[in-house]
Amino acid sequence: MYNFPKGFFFGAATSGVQSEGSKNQINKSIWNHWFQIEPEKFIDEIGPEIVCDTYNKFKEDVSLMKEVNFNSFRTSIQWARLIKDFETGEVCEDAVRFYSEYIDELIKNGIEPIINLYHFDMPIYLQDKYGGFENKKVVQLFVLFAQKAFELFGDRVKYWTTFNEPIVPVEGGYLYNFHYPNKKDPKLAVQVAYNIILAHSKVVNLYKELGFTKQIGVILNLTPSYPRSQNEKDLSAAYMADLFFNRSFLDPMLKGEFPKDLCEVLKEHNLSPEIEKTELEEIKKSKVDFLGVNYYVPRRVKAKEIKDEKFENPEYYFDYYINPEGRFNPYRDNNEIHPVALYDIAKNIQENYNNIPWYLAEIGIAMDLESEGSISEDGFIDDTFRTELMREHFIQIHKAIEEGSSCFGIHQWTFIDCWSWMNSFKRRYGFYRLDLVTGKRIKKKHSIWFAEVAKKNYFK
Ligand code: BGP
Repeated sequence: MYNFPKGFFFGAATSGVQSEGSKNQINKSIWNHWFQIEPEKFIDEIGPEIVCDTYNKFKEDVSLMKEVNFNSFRTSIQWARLIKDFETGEVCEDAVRFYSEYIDELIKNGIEPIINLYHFDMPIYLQDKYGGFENKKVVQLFVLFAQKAFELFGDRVKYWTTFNEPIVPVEGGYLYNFHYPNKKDPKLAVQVAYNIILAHSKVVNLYKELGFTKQIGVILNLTPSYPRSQNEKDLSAAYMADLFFNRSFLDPMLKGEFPKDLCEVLKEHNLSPEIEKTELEEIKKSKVDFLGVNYYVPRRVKAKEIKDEKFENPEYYFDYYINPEGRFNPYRDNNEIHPVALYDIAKNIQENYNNIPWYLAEIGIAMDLESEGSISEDGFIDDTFRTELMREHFIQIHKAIEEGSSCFGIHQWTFIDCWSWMNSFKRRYGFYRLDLVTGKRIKKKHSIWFAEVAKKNYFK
């Protein structure tokens, strides 16, 4: 029997852009803009205008959450929706009404909201005018946005997070070309990463300075790097991958300092960001109350075979390889399935990051419409494939908790199949299928298993 601690969070996560629909917004994000100029980059040319239409359907959706026995739920407040004038921080009244009613509806139904402030959604105005997080002016404007959110909803929201996967806009927008502004510029990437860390720290400090006493944290995608062998070169490849992709954000955000090795490597390649001493003090001072962790797939690395001429991205230091003994998800680009990674993540937090309270903020098993199939006779979509794998992941979390890890919850990605960046609706993750034609939500079988676990706080 796998028993979870009392009050353990069971729920799901989504984000503003991916669920709300942007038709009613005065301001738009980079996603609206990118879709407008290059719709062919998005699968089936589906953009973020309608998505789940949560803006109109949030009451109905909260009642669906109750059917799955959620006691908590994460979404984000869109900067481009809440703020009317980015320079002055003037808010949009309709957005205040919407978020306020949405948050109240969750609380009224016994669902604890976890509210995130940035989920890849730079307002296009700020990207165009200042270059988004390339510019420290935007750090300041993000703090202003956060302040408005705290003032408006801080009386009711007990869990805030500053960023979701802050490394992803850096990778996507400045290294690997999968987010707007689609640049490939390692120097700029480092500056953007640094500015985001600074923005995070300033917001955490502000929350406390304003006298709020609930919790504030950050959500990081921690992908353990496993070396091909114990050979020194493979080990060093894994060390570098971990340094760039995990510790780059973990260390400053949890320990208040940048890893020394990372600073040296960046200096060596002439990539160090512009830093002011007072900013480092701000980063040092900021203490998060909890951590959210997103996990999907492990990173398998080996020693670099052919040396790159110059540093273009972290793969300067390692190559990827496919685990010959791995299990793979045929419905998600053959991604490796490795539940033990969750145990390893938990151990890392426990041993190296002071066992800070953390929750699994995203775990998702992607399927597609074909593999989930159509509605079966009992009225459900049959996604038992998902349940079996999810169960294995839950067991690893349970094992870590038994060994003292302070994990306080599990959120599945996602609640209702949502729109996902360039993938649109190709990968389905939800407890409910979204019918793109009618907007109807159709229950999947996995939700029955999850509802039982959430209700009993254990599974067998
Ligand atoms: C995470 C993001 C989510 C979501 C999820 C699934 O990295 O935080 O926003 O997109 O991944 O991603 P995808 O649909 O691309 O498989």
